Amino acid sequence: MKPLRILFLASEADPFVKVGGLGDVAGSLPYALQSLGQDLDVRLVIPFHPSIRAEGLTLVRETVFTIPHYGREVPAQVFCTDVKGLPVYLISGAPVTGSLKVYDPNPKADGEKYVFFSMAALEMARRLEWRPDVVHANDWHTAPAVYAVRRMQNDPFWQGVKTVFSVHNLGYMGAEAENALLAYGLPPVEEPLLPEWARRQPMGQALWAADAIVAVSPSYAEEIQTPEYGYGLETYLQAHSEKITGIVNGIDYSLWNPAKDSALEANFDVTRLEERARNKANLQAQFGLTELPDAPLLAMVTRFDFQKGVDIALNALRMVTAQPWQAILLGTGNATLEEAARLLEAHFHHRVAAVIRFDARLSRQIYGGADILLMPSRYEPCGLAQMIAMRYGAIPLARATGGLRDTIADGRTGFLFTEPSPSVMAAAIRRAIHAYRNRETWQAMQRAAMAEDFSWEKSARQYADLYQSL
Ligand code: NHF
Repeated sequence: MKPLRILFLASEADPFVKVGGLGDVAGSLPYALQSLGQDLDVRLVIPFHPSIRAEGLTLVRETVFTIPHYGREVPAQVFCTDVKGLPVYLISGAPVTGSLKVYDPNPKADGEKYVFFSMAALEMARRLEWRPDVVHANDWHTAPAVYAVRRMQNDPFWQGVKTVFSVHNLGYMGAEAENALLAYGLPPVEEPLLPEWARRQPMGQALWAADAIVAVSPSYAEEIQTPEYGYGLETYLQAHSEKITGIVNGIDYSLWNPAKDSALEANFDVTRLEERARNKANLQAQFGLTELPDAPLLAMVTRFDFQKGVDIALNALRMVTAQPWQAILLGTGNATLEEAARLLEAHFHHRVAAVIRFDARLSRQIYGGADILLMPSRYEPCGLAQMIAMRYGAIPLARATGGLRDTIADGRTGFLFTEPSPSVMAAAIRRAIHAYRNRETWQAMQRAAMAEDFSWEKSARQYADLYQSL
């Protein structure tokens, strides 16, 4: 039997370029699929973003062609490289090179870039005479490819090709891509169950066109079918729930390993938990926090965004100041939230450090040294930080939503709370601090958290089964 061919499209993929969780997923799932030992031929396609450094990559120029855009033709170039045996294609062209950021602050330019990229990725497959069995797209940026494949079912090359569309975040739909869609030949879908506006957007079109929709956790798969999380698309999604599944993401265990992580002051594993104390002391010294034996070190490593509930956490912390805790807040994003974090630091000097920057190394030190990771997300399709934290023996305290609910066992591997309000979160923090004071309880939780298996293999198998079923 010839291997099943999967064309995997994403806007970002580690180690080429990573902005958020999607970069982690696209940077590890294709490899995990490839290493399943099943007969899969996976090829990853991403835009050749200006931030991707060509030095150090062995690039082969594969093909050049043009993509029709209204009356004119937009040239596209395809380069190929190989990472750990996985072919990776990088697509270049004016809409990609024209914007310095992976996600352009101008949403119209972003629309042009990603519709172009999606169309070029498909045309590439044709030029290379590599007919995929499944096109797997991720989020709105590559959604146009799903819709285009559906529209080309009369074309002998695309006839019978199936599509999988993974939803990592339904909240971002590519609202400003409408003109680009029209320019590249993708008209609104005619689907009465979708709101009128969604018929003209990449997200709505791909949900309609996809043979299978994957939400990045089982809970999120249910949530997107409700008015609270469905953003107006829930009616359509409810009516087509048979094509929706939830598959939780994994993390790359070779990249996230506290026994080998060179960012850590002290490496450790589940049998040497006491080593974490040195990592904690290192963090306290770095940020001028007093060493207090009884105080758990709470941490946030996040985009400063309302989705992530940063405001909820900041307010909750103010409600529990009578308790002995310290906190490190790492991240950047919304200016109001950044300011609120700085203000908390100003009010609670020697207790709170607001570190307003992107710092991958420090994030590792936090996972390896903090006691509790706070994730009060208003919604969280999957969440990766809680899985990394658990692998590093930091106990997550999170809102019971999406993937957080699916990966954290309340009272055993972490703490969950339901209502997204500061007082409810404050109650959960009190509960966690109480547990922290009992050394045995705490170590039992750490061991249970570290024993969970969040490696990609299980999830990759679920994706492989889904491809096969299509
Ligand atoms: O983990 C990758 C990530 C998720 O919850 C995360 C999110 C965006 O919001 O699937 O995508």
